[in-house]
Amino acid sequence: MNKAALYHRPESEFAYLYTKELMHIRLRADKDDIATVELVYGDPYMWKGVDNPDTQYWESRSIEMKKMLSTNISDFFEAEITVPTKRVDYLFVVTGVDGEKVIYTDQGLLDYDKTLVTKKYGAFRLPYFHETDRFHAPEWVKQTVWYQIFPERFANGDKSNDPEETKEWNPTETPERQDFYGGDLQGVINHLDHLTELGVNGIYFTPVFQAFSNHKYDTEDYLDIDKHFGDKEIFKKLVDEAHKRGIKVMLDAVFNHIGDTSAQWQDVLKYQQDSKFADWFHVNQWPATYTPTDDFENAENATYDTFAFTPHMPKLNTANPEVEAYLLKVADYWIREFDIDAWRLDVADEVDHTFWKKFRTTCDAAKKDFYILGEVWHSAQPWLVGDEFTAVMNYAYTDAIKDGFITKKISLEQMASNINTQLTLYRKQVNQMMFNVLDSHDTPRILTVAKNNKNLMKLVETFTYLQPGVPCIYYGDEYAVTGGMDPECRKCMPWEKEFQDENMFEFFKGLVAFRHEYQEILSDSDVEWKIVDNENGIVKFKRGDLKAVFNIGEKPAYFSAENIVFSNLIDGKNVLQYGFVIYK
Ligand code: ARE
Ligand code: CA
Repeated sequence: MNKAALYHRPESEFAYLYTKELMHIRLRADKDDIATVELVYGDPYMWKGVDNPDTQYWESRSIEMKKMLSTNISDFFEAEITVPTKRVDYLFVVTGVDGEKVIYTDQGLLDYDKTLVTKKYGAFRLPYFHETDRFHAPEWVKQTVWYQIFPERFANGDKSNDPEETKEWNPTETPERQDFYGGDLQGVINHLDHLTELGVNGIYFTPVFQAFSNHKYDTEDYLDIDKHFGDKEIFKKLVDEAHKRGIKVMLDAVFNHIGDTSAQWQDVLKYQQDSKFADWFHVNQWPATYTPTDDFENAENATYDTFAFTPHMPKLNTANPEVEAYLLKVADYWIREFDIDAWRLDVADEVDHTFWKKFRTTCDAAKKDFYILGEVWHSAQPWLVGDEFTAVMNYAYTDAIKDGFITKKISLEQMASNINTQLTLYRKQVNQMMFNVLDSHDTPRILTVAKNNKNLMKLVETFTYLQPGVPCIYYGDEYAVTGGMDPECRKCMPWEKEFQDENMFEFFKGLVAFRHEYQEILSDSDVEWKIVDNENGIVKFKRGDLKAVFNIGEKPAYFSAENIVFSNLIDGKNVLQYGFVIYK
């Protein structure tokens, strides 16, 4: 047995409260190395035969742990337990496929000896099941299919607020970086029925506050709606209309940096270190300045910290109590005054944890079951302990699917391993909250990544809707809009029939309905995989009593014996589409 590979960590994603009473425990081991893991657990104070120290023993129970997920190097065993007295000691009795038997404890690993168990030698511990410490996952998020709107390009509902040189609305045109097409909030209100028809019940808006650019990530005023998008009255109407349709609203909080047209930064440029906002930023050398390069977006020589090398996005000093108070007031304001349901946090991984902990407290005080979604493109355990974010934009997951099914940079086995690795990083209730995107305003559109292969796009979309975590449709994907890296992925939404792919719309409508119908299973059931044929890309998948066979071979053998065998019926109909079979 590879004893060094055994790993467990108390009070982490390896041992946590899943519900008020239920505790999940995980153990990591070397792949295919372990025959059984017996979890021995019980109340730490439950001793029997206490009158005789020699014969007294710990009253415990034991359960065999189930091998839940495997990566290419590890197996993860899991068990769900409860203890009526809400406190537990536990240890692992591990038997290798080679027959070797050991005890794995908080004090390390020992050769098996029965008395070590009855004496509870060095047990791991969860001292008390505190509900307030448990990771809280708002139930409504699990039932949500999101829709991402880039307001400048979704719909122009009011030409009177169009900026200078607004271009003709043209869904076939590839936008330039500085273009304006006049999209606004009235345009969103005018098309809420489109979202209702699609079946989505959450909108993620990229920034809507006053800012200079067409993307609004260079905030000028956090407390006002951008004048080209409308005003607070229209935004209030939009939220009310969305809520009437059962659609939640998530805004984009850009707190890592502000725009250089903001009053705060303008004051620094004017008064430099005498400005009352001097300490709102990270100025490394006065005067705060930069030398423009040919690409105004980037200048490596700014004397102050910025987002990336973007001088018109000076980084905020969120450790400054004044900045903290100002941003927390902003966060609170849009929740209390406009009843939004969630914040998406821009460049979340570059803002300090201290600030985010206070941000979480502020949001929770303002609205129950509030959803906080961090933009973190890599593993995000530090932010997902329960006192900061609820989830992150699951790009790590997206890359695995794109690289396994589409670009084929990695084998299907590696894809399965990468997806399972992600699932083992977080508590189960966090996995259910993850925001599963296949594309966004920051990436090429998935149809373009799939080289316009609509079947392949449908297949990876379907695969995504079978996963734990909540899916998000990037505006226009439902009409098979294409587009490369930003700004090409931000074309105008096609509202004329001639530019809309009705078949793709019907596909998404069916997929969203499928997700809503089977949401319980797709959120809560365990993930089970089988790569049946790596060559032809046949993947078998099981979620609860839902099974699917994905077949992405170049010459898709949709009707292979395998599929026919699996193509049982769902409510009497054989759901066989786009190279995969979903059946009960
Ligand atoms: C401009 C250029 C881009 C260039 C970028 C950075 O258009 O081609 O990559 O500058 O130099 C907003 C606008 C962008 C604009 C940017 C700067 O929407 O069009 O981009 O401002 O003016 C990383 C960050 C992630 C960030 C992306 C852009 O980790 O937080 O870069 N995403 C957020 C928003 C953006 C927004 C900003 C930040 C700024 O969602 O829309 O950009 O507020 C890898 C890395 C990631 C990297 C990702 C994308 O996967 O792992 O860390 O994300 O690529 O580049
Ligand atoms: Ca407009």
